[in-house]
This record gives sequence, C-alpha cells and structure tokens, in this order.
Amino acid sequence: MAAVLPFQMSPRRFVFVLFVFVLSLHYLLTIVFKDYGHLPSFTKFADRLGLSKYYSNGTENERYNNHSLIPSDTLIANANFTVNDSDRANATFVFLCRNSDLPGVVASIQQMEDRFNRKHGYPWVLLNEVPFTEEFKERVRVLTDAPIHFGQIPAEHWYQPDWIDEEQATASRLRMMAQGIIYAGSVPYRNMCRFNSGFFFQHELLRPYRYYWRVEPEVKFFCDVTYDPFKFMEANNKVYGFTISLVEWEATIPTLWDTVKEFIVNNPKYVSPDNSIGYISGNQGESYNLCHYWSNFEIADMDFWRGEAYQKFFEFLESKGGFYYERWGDAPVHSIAVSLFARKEQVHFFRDIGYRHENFQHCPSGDVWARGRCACDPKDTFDYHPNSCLRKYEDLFS
Ligand SMILES: Nc1nc2c(ncn2[C@@H]2O[C@H](COP(=O)(O)OP(=O)(O)OP(=O)(O)O)[C@@H](O)[C@H]2O)c(=O)[nH]1
Ligand SMILES: [Mg+2]
Repeated sequence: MAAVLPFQMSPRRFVFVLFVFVLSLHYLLTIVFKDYGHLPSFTKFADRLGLSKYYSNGTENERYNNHSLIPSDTLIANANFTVNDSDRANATFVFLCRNSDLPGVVASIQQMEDRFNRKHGYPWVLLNEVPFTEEFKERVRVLTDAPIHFGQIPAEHWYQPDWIDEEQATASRLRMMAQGIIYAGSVPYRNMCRFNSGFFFQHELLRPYRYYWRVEPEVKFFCDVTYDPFKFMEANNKVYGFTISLVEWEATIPTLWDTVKEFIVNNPKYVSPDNSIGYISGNQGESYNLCHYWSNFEIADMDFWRGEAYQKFFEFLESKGGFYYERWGDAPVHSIAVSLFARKEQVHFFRDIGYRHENFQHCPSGDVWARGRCACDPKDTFDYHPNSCLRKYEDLFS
C-alpha cells in the first residue's frame, strides 16, 4: 500500500515543499535571531548542501586566508565560523603561555568563550617561545569555533640580549632574591616582561590587528560581557582599558622612574598636553607613586605601542638594561607610557567586566552585576582596597 502523504502530495512535490519550508524557516531564524546564523552545526549542514554562499560572506578561513597580512603558514582552525567581518572590530585575543600552562589556558579560554566570544568569534593568537605541542593545540582548538593561531616568538624578541652584562644581571638577581622579591631569580620571567613591554605587538600573527585583549592562564571572567569592548574602544578612540589598578613593589624598579624622567627631558614633545600624570605621581612627576594598571588584563590599541612615542620610549628603556639588571614589569612600563603619551580620556576602566587574577579581583555591582549574571560577590572587589589606585584614576576626572 502506498504511504499516505500529507495533503495527498506526490513524493517529489512533498520533498520540494519540505525543502522550501526548511530554507524559509532558516532565513526567518537568521533574520530574527542574530545568534542562530552563528550555529556551527547548521553552517556545516548548509556548507554540505552548497547553500553557504546564500547566507554568508564566505567562511572565516576564506576571509583570513585572503588577508594579505596573515602569513600563509599560520595554522587556522575551525574554518566554518560565520560572523560577518563588519560585526567585529579589528581585534584579537592574545595569550602568551607555555605548554605546561595547558590546564589554566583551557580554563581561561573556556570562560572567555562562554561569557563573551561565543557570540562574536574574535580570533585567538597564542604565543610561546617554543613550539606548542600537538596535544596543546588539540585541547585548545576544541574550545572555540573562532580562528586560532599558534605562533612561535622569534628568539631575539624573547631571550636576554648578548649585550647585557651577565655578571651584573646575576648579581642583581641574587640581591633581589635576598630581599625576598617574587620571581627575583627568574630569567624567563624577565624575558616575559620585556616581551610584553616591547615586542608582542610586532609578532607577525598580531601585525594584522589593531586591538587586543590579553588573557592569562587560570584567570576568571565572572560576568557575561553584554556588549563588544573592542567596538567600544574603537568607537570612543580609547587606547587602554583595565579592570584592576594597584601599587608596584618598588624594589623591582629602583631606577625606572629616573630613566623615564631622563627620556621626558630629552623628548618633551611626546608628552600629551592632556596626560594623566596625576595617576602616577603626586608631585607633577618628581617621583613615581608606583600606581599601575594590572597588565594581566589589558584591552588596548596596539597602534599606540607601535607609534613613535612608545617605540622611542621602549628603545630608551631597553638601552638601560633594566629588564635584566632590575626586574622592570610590563605593567608599570605600559602604565607610565599610557599616562604620559595618551590623553587621559583614552584610558578606560572596564567597570562592567568581572575579572580575577590571583590574588585580586574586580566584581561589578548593581544592575551590571545582575544583568551580567556575575558569579562573584559584589562586596569582594579590590576597587577601593588600600593598595588599589582606582581612586587616583577616578580623581583624574573629578
Ligand atoms: N611561553 C612562555 N610564557 C610565559 C613564560 N613565563 C610566563 N609566561 C606567560 O606570561 C604570562 C604572565 O606570566 P605569569 O607567570 O602569569 O606572571 P604574573 O601574572 O606576574 O605572575 P602570577 O602571579 O604567577 O600569575 C602568563 O600568560 C604566562 O603563561 C615563559 O617562560 N614562556
Ligand atoms: Mg599571571
């Protein structure tokens, strides 16, 4: 007996009507729900049917491979991601890490994806001074549909330069160890601080991008990020964004401020007329108050680091050898530069992003906390802790 079809259609007509119905439903859902069009499973299904060209501008992989600035040997994962380029700023996540950081890397990326990037598809750039292992790449790739680039850092951007006097550097490390300073004896830690201060934005995988969001292992993103911070930076001409601000351990930077002053005396033209000197000094630059933005979280504009003022500034700091003779951190270096060379309105406190890097956290409060479904106690926030410098930042605008 022939099967009874709905509306007594012929099988061929039924298949045709079903196909038209599914296609129309898909179009309708794409228009009504923005996220629907980002679902990878449907993307793959449509790709298989050859329908992708009707609803997307090509896959992410095609667009990135067409990007003349992306090196051809870059590993690009997850070719099926489909968010229009026009939906995003020219931005990426930056994650410097070691193979041994894997569990913490996975935890941080998972949270960032769940709380923000699942809806946006910003790429990830992971950097390491040695190649990432296959296991590392495999474990990270499954966490996102966005493109992921795994890059190796050129040796000259990472290792202690030959012209550093090793005897002097060793003596200084031993002195700092005797003072009980954290990472006092570590050369890799110094490599990391110097790389983050002067080189990461020059890496070939980062050259195509303007804005970045720095992520570290084992950090926490407590809240849904309900808007696009990169777009916010772009629309408001911001240069640097932070969530936590605190005082530095002076013994790590004994001569940094004198070096900064020497640079400024010789290069006054780089200082912005509307700078935020009040954030880093209580006496118009005579001395440094040790305040800095905590750089394990940064949303910032790499064109600022690539610009003439910062380039000359970093060159001068580098020439003094303080990354190795002392233990200059990228946080005070970045913060001092931003405070001097940018306009104060270009520095932004991301009050609405809940974030923790041991041992401190910023937890939003009020409506933002509720709307962001924040998994932190709004009373537990570093904002006005005695070692926080947030008040000094806020005073810039009062
Ligand atoms: N590839 C590589 N990455 C490193 C190295 N040292 C540190 N990093 C990364 O650089 C970032 C900062 O290093 P951390 O060790 O977290 O430094 P920190 O935040 O000052 O100190 P913690 O309180 O220990 O987190 C992290 O993303 C690390 O994974 C290294 O030798 N090689
Ligand atoms: Mg850290």
